[in-house]
Amino acid sequence: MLTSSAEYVYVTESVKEQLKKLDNVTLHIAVTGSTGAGKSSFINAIRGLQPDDVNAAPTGATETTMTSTMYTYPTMPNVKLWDLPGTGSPKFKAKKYLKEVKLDTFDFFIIISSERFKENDIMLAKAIKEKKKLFYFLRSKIDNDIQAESQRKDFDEQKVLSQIREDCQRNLKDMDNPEIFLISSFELHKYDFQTLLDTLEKQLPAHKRDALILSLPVYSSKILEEKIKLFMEQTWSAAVASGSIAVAPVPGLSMACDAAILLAYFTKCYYAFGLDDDSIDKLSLRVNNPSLKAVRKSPLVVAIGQKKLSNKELSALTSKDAAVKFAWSMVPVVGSKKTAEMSYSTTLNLLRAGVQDLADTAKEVLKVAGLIDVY
Ligand SMILES: Nc1nc2c(ncn2[C@@H]2O[C@H](COP(=O)(O)OP(=O)(O)OP(=O)(O)O)[C@@H](O)[C@H]2O)c(=O)[nH]1
Ligand SMILES: [Mg+2]
Repeated sequence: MLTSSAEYVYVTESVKEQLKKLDNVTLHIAVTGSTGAGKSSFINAIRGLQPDDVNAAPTGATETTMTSTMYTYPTMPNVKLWDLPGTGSPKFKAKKYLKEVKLDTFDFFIIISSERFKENDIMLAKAIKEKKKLFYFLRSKIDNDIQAESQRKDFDEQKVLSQIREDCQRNLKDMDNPEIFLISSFELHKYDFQTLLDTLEKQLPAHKRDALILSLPVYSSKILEEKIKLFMEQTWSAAVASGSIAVAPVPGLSMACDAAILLAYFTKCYYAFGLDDDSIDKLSLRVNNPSLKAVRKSPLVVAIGQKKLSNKELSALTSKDAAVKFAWSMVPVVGSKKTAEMSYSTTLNLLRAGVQDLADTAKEVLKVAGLIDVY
């Protein structure tokens, strides 16, 4: 049986562990395909960047990626996207290419084509498969196809999408009917991008999947829901683990240190939910609504943005629930007897109240941005 202080220590230790795990996980994604297929644009899109943003991968009709270039996410620097050289050369040799780009470095490959997949794409996929690595075929620029077809009188979007999918499948029949994801880098929330994520979620190890979900921009309510679920599950796993593993209480545990851990956790959440100035500015531009920043009224959100939180402030901010507020007001002294009495469920409540507060604000932002109807 754990004493309440041991449980309390475990919860904050567990949160610290979760943060460490997230920061230490590495995920290397390789993006390849022929010249002009939309590789760099896809990389920009899933980093939430526009082509002319600082740090965006260069794109356009004349820019050609000749060497491998690595891009990271500002808030998840261990998730790396690799813009690989084009595969378009007539003398293309898949095995040599994979050796040159260092195949073993990558967790999975994205092979992009803006038309039917080429012989080189197929050779490459076969060589990746031989090495037992994951790969996914993306048919890009679907918005262009839809735009072109929409001029027709008998236009039916679903029919157009099925036709493109079937055409690609015929084209890839040598590959045992792989799944093909139809995407537009200009409209990630449409078409198959979410299906691609769902597939990745099933096929990647859990910690890599979590890192990917956290790193993606909040481009739809679905991705926001996934992020919220992930943070909520983490607070639960802290609860479950603490019931089964005994941890010796740390004498003189510093509450300031614990508040710092909680603040670090909430800050991770804040960025993952797209509540930082940079993400809000980008969303404002995208939906042409300059008033999104003002939606972030929650004192917790404001305080995280200003990065100045004392224990007391943190307690006042996160506790919608009076019991939580009371518990935090009891711990002004480092290592006091009362600190040791603070119950494990209280810490969890505090954690969950904070995540919930951030989640509610993020939902409100999406609502005002017109990206969701009801929440
Ligand atoms: N409409 C539309 N255009 C796209 C999309 N993705 C890329 N493009 C355009 O296609 C052109 C080539 O895109 P890039 O992302 O530079 O292609 P790339 O594969 O990186 O090209 P290289 O580096 O030269 O091999 C650019 O003009 C992009 O704006 C998309 O999803 N929709
Ligand atoms: Mg490029």
